[in-house]
Amino acid sequence: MSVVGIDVGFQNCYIAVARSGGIETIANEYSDRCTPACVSLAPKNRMIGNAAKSQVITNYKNTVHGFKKFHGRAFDDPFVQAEKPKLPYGLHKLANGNTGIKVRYLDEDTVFTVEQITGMLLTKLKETSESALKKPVVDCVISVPSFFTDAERRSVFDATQIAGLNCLRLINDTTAVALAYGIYKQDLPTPEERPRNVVFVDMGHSSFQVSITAFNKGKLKVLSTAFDLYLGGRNFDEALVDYFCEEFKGKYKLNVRDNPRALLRLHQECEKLKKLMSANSSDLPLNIECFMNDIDVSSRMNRGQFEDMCAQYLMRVEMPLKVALEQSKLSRDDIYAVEVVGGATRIPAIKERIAKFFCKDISTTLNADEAVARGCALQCAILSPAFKVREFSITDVVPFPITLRWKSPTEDGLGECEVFSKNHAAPFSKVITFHKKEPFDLEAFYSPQDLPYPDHRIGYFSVQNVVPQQDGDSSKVKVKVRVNIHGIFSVSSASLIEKQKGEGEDMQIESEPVVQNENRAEDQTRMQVDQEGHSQGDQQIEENSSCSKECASGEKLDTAAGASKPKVKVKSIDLPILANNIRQLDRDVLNNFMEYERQMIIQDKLVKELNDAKNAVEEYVYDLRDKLSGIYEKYITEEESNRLTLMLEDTENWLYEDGEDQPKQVYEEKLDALKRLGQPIQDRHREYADRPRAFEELGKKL
Ligand code: ATP
Ligand code: K
Ligand code: MG
Repeated sequence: MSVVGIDVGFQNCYIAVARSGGIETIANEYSDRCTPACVSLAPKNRMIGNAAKSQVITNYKNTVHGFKKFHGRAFDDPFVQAEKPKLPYGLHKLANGNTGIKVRYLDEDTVFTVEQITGMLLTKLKETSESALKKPVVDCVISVPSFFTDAERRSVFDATQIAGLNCLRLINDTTAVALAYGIYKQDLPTPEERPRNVVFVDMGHSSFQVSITAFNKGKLKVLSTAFDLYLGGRNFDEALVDYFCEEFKGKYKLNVRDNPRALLRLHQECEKLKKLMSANSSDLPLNIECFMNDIDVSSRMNRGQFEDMCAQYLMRVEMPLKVALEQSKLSRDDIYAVEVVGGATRIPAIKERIAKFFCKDISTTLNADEAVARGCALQCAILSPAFKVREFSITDVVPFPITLRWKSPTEDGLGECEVFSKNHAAPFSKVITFHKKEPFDLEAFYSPQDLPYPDHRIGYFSVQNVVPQQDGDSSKVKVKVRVNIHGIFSVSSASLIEKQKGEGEDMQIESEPVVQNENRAEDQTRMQVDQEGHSQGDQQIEENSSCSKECASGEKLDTAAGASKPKVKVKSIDLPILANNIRQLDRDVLNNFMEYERQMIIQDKLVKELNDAKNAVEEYVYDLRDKLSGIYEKYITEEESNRLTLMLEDTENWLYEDGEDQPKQVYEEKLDALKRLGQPIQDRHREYADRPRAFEELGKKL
């Protein structure tokens, strides 16, 4: 069983794993602990991560980055529409209205869903984990922004399945950070004492998240979360890009925006400059050689100018801090520390604003880049039965209020009720009791006034097979709704409570209590939540499951209070729930994508083996040539050397001409042929080299 945590960032991904010594972040094959969230499609294969990033400019139309926010978003979503003109690759409206990504792959125009693209990235991260752990990786915990909605979470979850991962939890970024902060702290207050309240701030490339979390020994409870969905490091890059585009228009008469390659280069250089300005307040140069139309460009910038230019973004730092504090119902004095992570918090002006708001020096005790991944790995270790780790309970929150609306086809009675308020504890289950004579529909959605997205849909859940009681009365139907461990909402089960013959004559259905234990038992088994069969493990729910909720509505709506034992014997019949319009891939589509991903993995492997075989020939040519004029020189005749050198030259030319594109076997044969010529010389060299030693050893014996 693997214990792996993955921070899938908008720009940067990190992996942490549990090994005997504890949690550690691991490096990829480039010895880089950061893997860029980048996928590049090519005529023969795909490149993912660092290899893809090096294609950003050369293969810009088919190199996909900055896609994380397309999860669960419709193509027509204003955010997607605003991004579209800024992207070097194409977007495409999918049949279901979602955002597709259009590229050329294997010499064909191909549209991938964002789940597939993230699936590719996860495949790479899975492989990196596997080579570090030297065993297959399946189980993992993956981070998502705390503001991700149901649709976004389901979409990321689908991506994990495409990559063949078993995601034990989608955990909120700031909650992962809180776990990484709290689990090793020896001095947390006992459960009876007042908790230690810590603010976590994460500004990455694309967004800004804040959480306030209360710690006691062995547990953390998120009190509030707040965010600016669209404030991140990239805004600061874009401000610089805008500025230099304008400047170069005047200074060099260049229309940078008309040239995608130049624009991408400018972006990269501006990001570098931005990072330099974090460490240096003096005037810094920006030089790009051969930038566009063979023109070298240069300019200068300093931190003061930069801050002025970014005033509109810096202004936005305060609001989420304020909202988080208000919603936590704490005052500044209750805050023990303000912990800051995420790359963009390295900008001094951002740090200053955070410190100023809380009237406190900010702490950077956590690794700003790796804390999220480490928290994910810790959560994975906690959830994994194979790993011993300190017990630590996590209570997260629902980011946006969720409302349920119901109606029956013929019965009148339309009602709605907010089932989860903002910052309601999660994961969490609730039982709602309806009195119905026929099947009915439940519609779940985010309360529009509170959602910073245009699309409020969560899904429709039809409670089926509802029939009246034998006496014609309404039946009591208990419906369980839940936000599970991933933060995904569902109507997870429903049952019809039937009066038993002979006993129920004077039974008051309304007063029949809900049995708590039944509720618990259900929680521990796999729910057949989604018709697609997505399984969602849920370990945390039991302790939260007995809750009550008052609903003001015309409909009779009881809730699970679950204290006393049932007094009347009743029979409970499970009712099927048909989920539809859930913002998640259909099972057969998902299966196809999983299969497609496996094929692409095989294809990449074949191409890699082919390239390795070809490179081996090239390397041998260079190596032997070096040695012929070096260490082998003494052991071959000039004539022999000339003949071999000529052969090597021929092979080299062949590699660039006829040998450019050959089957693997051809390269292997070529290498063998070269080795047959090179080996005797190598042997002769070794023999001579060994000879003095052989004499020495002989001398010792004598
Ligand atoms: P998100 O959290 O939005 O999904 P991410 O996790 O990929 O994105 P991070 O890796 O936390 O983002 O941060 C990347 C951002 O931080 C980039 O905009 C990068 O330019 C910026 N950044 C990194 N180092 C510095 C620095 N020294 N000064 C300023 N900005 C920096
Ligand atoms: K990251
Ligand atoms: Mg991040």
